[in-house]
Amino acid sequence: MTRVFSGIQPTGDLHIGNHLGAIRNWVRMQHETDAIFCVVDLHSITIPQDPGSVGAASLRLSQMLMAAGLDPQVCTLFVQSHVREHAECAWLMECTVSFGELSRMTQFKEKADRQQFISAGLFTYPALQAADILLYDTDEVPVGADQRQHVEITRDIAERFNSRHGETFVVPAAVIPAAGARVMDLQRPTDKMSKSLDSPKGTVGLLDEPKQIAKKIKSAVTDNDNEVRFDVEAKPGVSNLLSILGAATDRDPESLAADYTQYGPLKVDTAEAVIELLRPLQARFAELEADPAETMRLLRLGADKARQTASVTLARAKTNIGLLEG
Ligand code: ATP
Ligand code: LTN
Repeated sequence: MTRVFSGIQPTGDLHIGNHLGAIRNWVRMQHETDAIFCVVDLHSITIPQDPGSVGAASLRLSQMLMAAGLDPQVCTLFVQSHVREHAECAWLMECTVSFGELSRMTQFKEKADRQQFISAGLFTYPALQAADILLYDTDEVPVGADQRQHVEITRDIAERFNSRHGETFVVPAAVIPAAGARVMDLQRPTDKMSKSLDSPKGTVGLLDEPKQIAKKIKSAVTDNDNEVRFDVEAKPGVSNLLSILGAATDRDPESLAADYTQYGPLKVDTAEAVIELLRPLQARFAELEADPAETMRLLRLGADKARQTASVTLARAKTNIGLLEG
């Protein structure tokens, strides 16, 4: 069966972009593949985090993922720092990737520009990501387009390791959803909706209340020509609403446009569709939030399951490098 692995950082609450662009696909894939999903808390501390909230953020993100439909009985769901093999394997990856290769990573350049303190971990971030992926003999990595370069460098690391030390790692492929899976900010429809954009009015959180959702969508930026047409270049705001409505109702945004002549009804229907999409998810989250001990139990089981595979792969890598067995 195809092995799938993906990770997500506990750096803030999820929004409908994360859900429609990534997590919804993960929920589908868990039934069709052998799927492993990881809350990558060690990646999140490459940028300073508040010690009082970093653990809570991992718990909350895990509960949101479960509420969105990841079922720990069907897939493997765990927290990265609970499986120490990730940090140990990352060192082997750091010794397999070059300074030059890491220097070319666009995410590092972008994030470093925004930091006063640039940690060495921010620079070697892709080595840890390569460890995440390679420890599980992963075939496919479902991610957004922004992660393509990190999967490419993982492939290069795997191939180099295999040619230096003999067949050790499976070389994985990125799986990037169709172009439509890019939800834009409601207030700045030419920017991607993002946890870190700091645009609360433009971002619909998975846990936003129905009233808030309706208000945000009603005040979404459109344009003045009052024509409902799917044209991302010329009409980014209206096209974004059509994309969201289409994704939420499984319809094609271009054909949806024909159903509307005015922006008002399009907004009303989009808000209604998003509210209905999130309703069951919010109810499940409330139940999970009330019982953190049960979530912790499931995460520990997930980590135990993950460790079984990770420890075998790490041992193989150490043997193939030729380290003295302990
Ligand atoms: P940050 O702003 O902190 O980088 P983010 O909101 O962009 O966060 P990530 O945690 O980087 O989200 O991404 C989690 C997953 O959600 C990734 O696979 C990413 O491609 C996807 N994703 C994020 N934003 C969107 C969006 N606006 N539309 C579609 N998919 C998205
Ligand atoms: N860098 C990714 C998160 C991430 C990941 C992974 C994704 C860490 N490890 C392994 C896929 C596979 C991000 O910022 N979205």
